[in-house]
Amino acid sequence: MHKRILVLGGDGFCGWPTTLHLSAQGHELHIIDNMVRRRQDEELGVESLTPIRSLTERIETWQQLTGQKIGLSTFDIARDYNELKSLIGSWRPDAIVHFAEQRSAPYSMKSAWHKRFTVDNNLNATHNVLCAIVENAMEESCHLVHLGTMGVYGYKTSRFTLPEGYQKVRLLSPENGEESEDTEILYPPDPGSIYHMTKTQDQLFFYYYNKNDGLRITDLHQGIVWGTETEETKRDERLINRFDYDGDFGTVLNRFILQAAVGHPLTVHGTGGQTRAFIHIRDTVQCIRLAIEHPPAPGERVRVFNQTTETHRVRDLARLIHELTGAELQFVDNPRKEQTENDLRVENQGLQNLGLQPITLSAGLLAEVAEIAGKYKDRCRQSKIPARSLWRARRDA
Ligand code: NAD
Ligand code: USQ
Repeated sequence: MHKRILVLGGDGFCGWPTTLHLSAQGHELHIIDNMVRRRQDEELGVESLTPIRSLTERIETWQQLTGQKIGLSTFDIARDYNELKSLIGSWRPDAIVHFAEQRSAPYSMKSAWHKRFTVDNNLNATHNVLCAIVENAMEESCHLVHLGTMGVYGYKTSRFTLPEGYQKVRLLSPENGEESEDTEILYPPDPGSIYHMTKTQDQLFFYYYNKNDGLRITDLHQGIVWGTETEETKRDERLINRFDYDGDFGTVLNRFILQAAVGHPLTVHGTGGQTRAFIHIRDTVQCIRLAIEHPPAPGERVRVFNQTTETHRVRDLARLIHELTGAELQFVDNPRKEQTENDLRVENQGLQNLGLQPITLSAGLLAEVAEIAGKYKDRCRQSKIPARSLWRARRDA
């Protein structure tokens, strides 16, 4: 069924390919983005490895190729509440996909300013969206799909499988040992950065607005996204997606692939014993489409899916890239405060039950990303590769 879909953060790494994918399915799309991510690149003195075009050129190109229009508004959803409220009220989307948050853990830890910016931006953005849906009396008609993170669960070594959002618990009376009925609570949050903390707080906003106002919400706890191109972004170079490789916004697997392409050693933090959840960008866009096609029923609690297809240990990924390319591993001091080794088991049946057929890591897919990294490697500024944001300031200087 044709839907009106508002994409918040539609110029970003996940938002742009998702917008194109949904438009290709025949839906009507409108983007809101304040371009803060492009300004962050300027602040950090870096650019996407791939030559991304301006958002207006991207949209015009898509229209030339497909005849499909994509609407655009450029304002800050964390600050310009009245604009957000009136756009939602007049355009009346069936679904809102919310990507518009500061998403880098290292960026969120760079300084007090960056911590405060991340909290102000992310919490106000999410709360403004929720509030605007209620003020427009669209609690039942509008489905909010939010991009959360696997990091809300934390990365403690555990023999147990992380559930999709909720944990069954029983309370125990200290007086007589009597046990309560089974009840389900949000899995205890355990954020590992200020950025991840904002996502754990988003969960409480969702819980509250769902309970109090009956909002229909899907929260997608996404793992680390890798890859860059999707079926739609590959159609024309002017549609190319961003590829971050710098020490703040680059994520581990894409960084390793780029590092191999430019002859930089693979920067493994600590022992590389951290195990993380991953998903390819082509699966990201499928998952969001599936979430939109299957909204929660009115009155249903917040629906949570773990949007991830596989888990890998960082040093195993580095070794894999080494085997494929010969790149050397460099074990560097870990700038983050995180466990040196952890295991990770994740329940991820929810999206597969809706029809996702996961793409998992393969030499062919890695080669495809490596080809893009190789094609644009002259745009890489190697001085921007090291991760310099420290989780705890070293005060002994
Ligand atoms: P991104 O930084 O590339 O895109 C975010 C977009 O939102 C940018 O275009 C930015 O300009 C915009 N934006 C931010 N704050 C805004 C505001 N206040 N008003 C208007 N626009 C604003 O990030 P991404 O990698 O596309 O991630 C999108 C979402 O997915 C984030 O919420 C992130 O937490 C989540 N996520 C990303 C990954 C990943 O590996 N990239 C993994 C898990 C979850
Ligand atoms: N790491 C290295 N070397 C590097 C870069 C990272 O060893 O050069 C390690 C980090 O120390 C960490 C792991 O790799 O243990 C993952 O780091 P990352 O930067 O790839 O990913 P992360 O900071 O967790 O954040 C990314 C996205 C974020 C999203 C999150 C999903 O930027 O938006 O929420 O992945 S998750 O990891 O599941 O929380």
